[in-house]
Amino acid sequence: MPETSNVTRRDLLIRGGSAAAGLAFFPSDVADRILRISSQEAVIPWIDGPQPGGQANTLDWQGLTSWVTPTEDLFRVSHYNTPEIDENDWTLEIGGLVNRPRSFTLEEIKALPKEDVAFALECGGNRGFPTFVGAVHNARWGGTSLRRVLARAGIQEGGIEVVFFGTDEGVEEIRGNEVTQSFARSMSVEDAMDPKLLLCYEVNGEPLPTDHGFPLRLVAPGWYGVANVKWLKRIEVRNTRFMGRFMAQDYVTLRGEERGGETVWTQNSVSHGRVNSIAAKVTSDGSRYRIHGAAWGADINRVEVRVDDGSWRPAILGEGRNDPYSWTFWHLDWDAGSGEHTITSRATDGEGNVQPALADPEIALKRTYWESNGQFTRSILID
Ligand SMILES: Nc1nc2c(c(=O)[nH]1)N[C@H]1C(S)=C(S)[C@@H](COP(=O)(O)O)O[C@H]1N2
Ligand SMILES: [Mo]
Repeated sequence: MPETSNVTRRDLLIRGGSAAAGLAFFPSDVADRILRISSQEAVIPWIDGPQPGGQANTLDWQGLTSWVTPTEDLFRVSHYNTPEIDENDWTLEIGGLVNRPRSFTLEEIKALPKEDVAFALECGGNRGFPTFVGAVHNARWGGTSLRRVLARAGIQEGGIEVVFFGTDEGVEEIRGNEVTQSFARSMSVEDAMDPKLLLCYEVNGEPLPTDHGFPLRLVAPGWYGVANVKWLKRIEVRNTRFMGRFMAQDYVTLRGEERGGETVWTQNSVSHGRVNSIAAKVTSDGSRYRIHGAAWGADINRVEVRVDDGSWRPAILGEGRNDPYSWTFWHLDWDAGSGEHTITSRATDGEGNVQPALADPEIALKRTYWESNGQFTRSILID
């Protein structure tokens, strides 16, 4: 779109509208850019649910404009203290059932081949409470392959789990014992050897901020936030299942599964992401309405939107649709009549998993607040 020097705001709005109407003719990358440039559009506030600024430090969906979450806007969840680490005093130890235990300085990690990944990291507790819906961010993480580091160390026969220990620690009472322990999470050797997992020292092209794990964190694309251990200090291969607080007490989902008239109760450690989406905002340029949203938690194949009790209509997928671990922006033009309306979205991933309705057993029989990926309905008033 040309630079506009001598056009009025009204002209711009009209041109913006007609440009949008003709977008079908552009490749969608170009369309995305035009939409952003021409989005001199007013946001119509939701009349229910969390309002901007409601929950400190989480995403304000109605203010969402940038596909990459700026580093200063990343939500943070830290269960213990926030360690201030001097990189000169820091090393990463690789130990346990490995043939060549060793430690790395930050220099040594940075000297390994660098990779990056765009990843929508969502806290496993996001959407678990009505006011907690913005614990997701989409950033570009830079670091080196965990698989390469583990392969060099050589995992011994009998090693079944890889445990990631952070530097942060807290006092826990465990069966009558008071112990000081580090934040820690584990995964199977097979999961840990997945080439997409990175040991990251950068976010959005800059060194990690203290809050997000300086100097090094695990980034596990496709996993819930809790797996992405910050302030790494030790990676250890073990021959038993690791049952620490964040594997086996917190971040445990209790769910009923119906099997032939019987309900089987299962408990699982929060791990891989689940397909999720939200309608972020509705905008208007004065004549037409557009519903904008995001979908994440899996490689997104389709997003559909339902207004009131109408039929599900396919949304247009935008930025991120070719990125397997990022969020995908989507939008749908809406011929809104005046009055109060509800808007619901549902995403489908590449394997055909559909984001469940709240009444589906997957959600209805879930008893803890983690992994809440049920469809989210918002209300709006159009005048
Ligand atoms: N060492 C350590 N790593 C951690 C945590 C923590 O408390 N300590 N919190 C986890 C949780 S529950 C989440 S949701 C993510 C949040 O990452 P962020 O704070 O960079 O957004 O970090 C994970 N990694
Ligand atoms: Mo979390």
